[in-house]
Amino acid sequence: MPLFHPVRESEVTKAIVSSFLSQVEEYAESDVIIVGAGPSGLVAGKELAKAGLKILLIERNNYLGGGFWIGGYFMNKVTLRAPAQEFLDELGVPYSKVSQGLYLADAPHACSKLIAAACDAGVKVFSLTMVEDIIVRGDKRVDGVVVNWSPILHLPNEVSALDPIPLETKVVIDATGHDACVAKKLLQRGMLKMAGEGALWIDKSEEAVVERTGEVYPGLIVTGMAVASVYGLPRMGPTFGGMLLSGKRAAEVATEMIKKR
Ligand code: 48F
Repeated sequence: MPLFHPVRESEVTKAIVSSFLSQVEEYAESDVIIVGAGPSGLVAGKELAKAGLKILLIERNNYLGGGFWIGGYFMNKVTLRAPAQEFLDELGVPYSKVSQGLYLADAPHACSKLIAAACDAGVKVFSLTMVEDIIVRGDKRVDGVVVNWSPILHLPNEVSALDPIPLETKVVIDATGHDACVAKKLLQRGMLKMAGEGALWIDKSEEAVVERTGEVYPGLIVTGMAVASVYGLPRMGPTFGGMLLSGKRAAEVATEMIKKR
């Protein structure tokens, strides 16, 4: 008697292909597309999916988590300033108090729990997928994104002229971190001004990033470090409370935008 149930190899292939393709078809239209699965994008996704919205998270890497796996200088401990430790309480991540208002957690534990919470809430993920452009029609609003497999960046020139596919949505959230890849598509066309990220200043930056998180162009919200890149705010380095609170704020703004449509 074998330990595992016997299956045909073709059954395995068909299961993967049909499930994946039907997901692509289902998510060709969604309520919110979040670009970038770092801490801000994951929190935004978790909150929005929990509220029952249809959320697609697009990540160019094979793994989710962005910069949240590492606290800084390849050291896998993350710091958060009060009140952001409340996210760790909610996720069930153990942490220690370093000093008044400063907390420390193991990055792998915090990051994996946040990813799991987003998936549990119902977020669907297109990984190894990069956003290479946006949809903007006559209404001068971001109505979706244009995606392709990110590995095509590594193909030789003669085979890389491969067309992407468009995905429609009600709201796009740029959570691509320092690069602010989605906002940059507007910048390149003279539709948005971007100041570029400022020098590091922890006290100032986290507050400012949360405060400025919001709609930067009709249909497009910026969250996380993308906010600093758009508005010229200081960076904060290896502390993550601002990213988590910014993701939550982005979810609130997206909910309001969807209600008004
Ligand atoms: O950089 P990232 O973690 O963004 P974040 O949520 O958090 C920033 C912090 O990690 C840290 C910091 C503050 O403490 O300074 O850096 O703002 O995650 C951004 C994610 O977006 C993906 C990228 O691979 C990463 O996982 N990404 C970037 N460009 C694209 C993209 C793109 N064009 N298409 C799809 N994913």
